[in-house]
Amino acid sequence: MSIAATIPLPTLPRTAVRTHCPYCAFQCGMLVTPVDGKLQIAADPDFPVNRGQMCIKGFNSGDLLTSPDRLLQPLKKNDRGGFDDVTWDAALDEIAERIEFIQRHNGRDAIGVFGSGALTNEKAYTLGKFARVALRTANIDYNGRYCMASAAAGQNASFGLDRGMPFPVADIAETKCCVLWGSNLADTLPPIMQYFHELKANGGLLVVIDPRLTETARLADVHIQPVPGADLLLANGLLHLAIEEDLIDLQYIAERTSGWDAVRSVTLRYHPAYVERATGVPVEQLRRVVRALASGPSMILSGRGPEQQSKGSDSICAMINLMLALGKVGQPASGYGTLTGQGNGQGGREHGQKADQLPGYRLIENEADRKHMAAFWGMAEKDLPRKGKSAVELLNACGDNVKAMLVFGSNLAVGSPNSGGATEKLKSLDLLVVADAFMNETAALADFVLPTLQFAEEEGTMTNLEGRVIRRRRVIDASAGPKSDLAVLEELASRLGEGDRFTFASTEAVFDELARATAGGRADYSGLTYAKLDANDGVCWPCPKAVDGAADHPGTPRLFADRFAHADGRAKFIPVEHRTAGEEPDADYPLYFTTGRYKEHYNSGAQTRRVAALTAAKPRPRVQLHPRLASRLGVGDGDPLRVESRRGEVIFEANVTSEIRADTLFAPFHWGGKQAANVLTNPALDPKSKMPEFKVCAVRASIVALEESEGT
Ligand SMILES: Nc1nc2c(c(=O)[nH]1)N[C@H]1C(S)=C(S)[C@@H](COP(=O)(O)OP(=O)(O)OC[C@H]3O[C@@H](n4cnc5c(=O)[nH]c(N)nc54)[C@H](O)[C@@H]3O)O[C@H]1N2
Ligand SMILES: Nc1nc2c(c(=O)[nH]1)N[C@H]1C(S)=C(S)[C@@H](COP(=O)(O)OP(=O)(O)OC[C@H]3O[C@@H](n4cnc5c(=O)[nH]c(N)nc54)[C@H](O)[C@@H]3O)O[C@H]1N2
Ligand code: SF4
Ligand SMILES: [Mo]
Repeated sequence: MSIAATIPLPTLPRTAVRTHCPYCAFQCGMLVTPVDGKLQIAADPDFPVNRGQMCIKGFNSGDLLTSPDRLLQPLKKNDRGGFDDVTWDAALDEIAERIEFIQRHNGRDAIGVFGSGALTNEKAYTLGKFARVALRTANIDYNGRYCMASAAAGQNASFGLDRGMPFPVADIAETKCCVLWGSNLADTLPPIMQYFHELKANGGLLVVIDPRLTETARLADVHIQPVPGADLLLANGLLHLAIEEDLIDLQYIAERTSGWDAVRSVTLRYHPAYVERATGVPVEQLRRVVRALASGPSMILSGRGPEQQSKGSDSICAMINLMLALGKVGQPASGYGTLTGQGNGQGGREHGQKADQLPGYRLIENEADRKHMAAFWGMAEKDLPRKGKSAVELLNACGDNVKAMLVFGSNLAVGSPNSGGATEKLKSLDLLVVADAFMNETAALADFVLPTLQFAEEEGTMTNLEGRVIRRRRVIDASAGPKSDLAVLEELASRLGEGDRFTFASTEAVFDELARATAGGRADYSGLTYAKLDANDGVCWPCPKAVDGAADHPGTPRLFADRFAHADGRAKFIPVEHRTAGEEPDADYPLYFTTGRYKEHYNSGAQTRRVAALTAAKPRPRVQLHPRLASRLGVGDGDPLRVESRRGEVIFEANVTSEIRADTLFAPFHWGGKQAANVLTNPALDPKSKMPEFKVCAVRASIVALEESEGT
């Protein structure tokens, strides 16, 4: 018996099932009841993270399951550029044959695999195993490279471990100063705002650093509004002020860290007058912030603003340097954390779908780690592929060394930087296979589209932004036609002659294998079982298996109280210097362009653009520009505005607002085609994390002649 043969079904409920939202990393607990073929959704008052709150996307997520746009049948591209229905057997047979043909002629690494932070832990683990064991390709990466890579690289360098938040979200309410650095949580994780309201009610100070006056910034006591790309400069400037004001915790530095002297001497060059001039942020504002950070329990939480830059990982190190120097990391309700984005953005980066990683956060270039996983999978260490290409590098290699790509859970034709170029690369492949529940912009380019099940139709686990592993539960019968990603991988593996290693009796059995694989790794899940997760509203990793009659491990909600994950137990100060973005405004392209999100849409919009309540609230993207800039350009609110970068142009509807700096434009990236913000963005990469620079590029803007705009 295997998953592919039958999906094992728990007894179907008559009452509400406790499960979690399919979208973001807050993974709100929700109560789902099937009523007359629809899902009734309510926020779970008892789940300790969202505590009875949810956002508009979660409340309407049931529409994804009943959407008329859902794919129910495998599709094959025909000669006319359209798709024909094919059977599962025909599709999988031909895909397997073509994979084997390509590998025979071009080598094993000619097959690329692209995964996702939307996948459950079980899927992420199986996809990584499929790439390394069945395909034996080095080239697997995932859309978390666009999301968590810089924060992960920064935390690994400084702490020796990367878990988004090293403490529960409830600690936010207990701190006395929180700097929310480049995150617009009021739109992106709305129910988390309850903790910031509590923080303020308890007399804490909220600081928001964002080039825009966002919903979140409105709530702040201090809003710092720098030019895009100034974050490293600001963090080093804050540390300089901390030294100047004698706020450094030398005892903590001596006991818990290494490398302070080098950071101190770099930082002394970040003189306040220079930082003020270069960032546009008044020194007195920075002084207030650093005093507040030093004076009690305090934390910095970063979002994609500072991270999605070609210096993102260094900016994270600069923030961590500051918090280490103030002696905060590992103290109660204090420290540094990053706000994980995708539903399983955390677990997705632990189980081996990242080019450089193996399950349990083992590293594919570490000899001991390689030996462990090769033995676990029953293969020779020399047959285990080495580190492959990161997401953008993988895209760039398409049509060149990489001839085929299998995509599970990403709409990379919309989500990638320079999306016009990315689309051309995808078109140049000999074989593109997309497994998805919807015909998104990437699937439209594919040779085969494989329809998949969705949340509420399948079991699994997700790991939320606190490192809490939780259960996604099945609520309704699986739709006829689609298969689970696990079944697709099992059936493909069996056609590639590796079926034995991919035959699982249930999703729980996949979890049990994954948990065993992680034993002794940095993200240790070996003490976790479905029963334990069910009994506890989730459990935070690391959670090693109890040995020799020891008590069951309760999990680890808080990290770093006693030691860091480097071998000497100390955190490392990493000296980092400011540098300009890959592309700065100049005479030809005089404006900054930055991107982000609307409350009502999710990422590439592949899912939320199918939900009527969401498209009614936000039918199209609008570009924000300041009234001074608008009057210089002669554009009014609601007029079309042409925005051009060196990569392409988009005509957006203008949203004239003083919420944004006069030198910067902002647009959301939730739409594809001619409305895709990513047509404009710069694929410059962070050299350490390989994160693309979604948050800074240079553009020019101009009005659109009436006859032109009618044609768009
Ligand atoms: N509604 C909604 N919620 C989501 C998502 C969604 O698509 N829609 N996606 C989920 C995912 S995958 C993620 S990763 C998270 C992202 O969550 P956030 O990090 O909150 O999201 P963004 O809107 O990308 O960026 C945050 C802010 O960065 C600011 N910013 C731009 N440039 C800079 C800069 O140079 N420096 C600084 N300091 N700030 C800058 C932008 O103005 C923006 O307000 O949201 C998750 N939740
Ligand atoms: N300009 C700009 N670009 C950005 C960003 C930005 O801030 N600005 N943010 C970046 C970030 S943080 C992210 S996370 C990426 C996201 O970028 P994408 O990966 O392109 O975005 P999603 O819309 O989340 O795509 C997820 C797809 O997976 C499908 N899916 C969901 N669950 C499953 C599943 O279980 N199995 C399968 N097979 N499919 C599934 C959905 O239907 C959808 O089609 O975008 C990045 N791109
Ligand atoms: S999208 Fe995020 S914040 Fe909104 S309901 Fe879902 S998990 Fe909660
Ligand atoms: Mo993300």
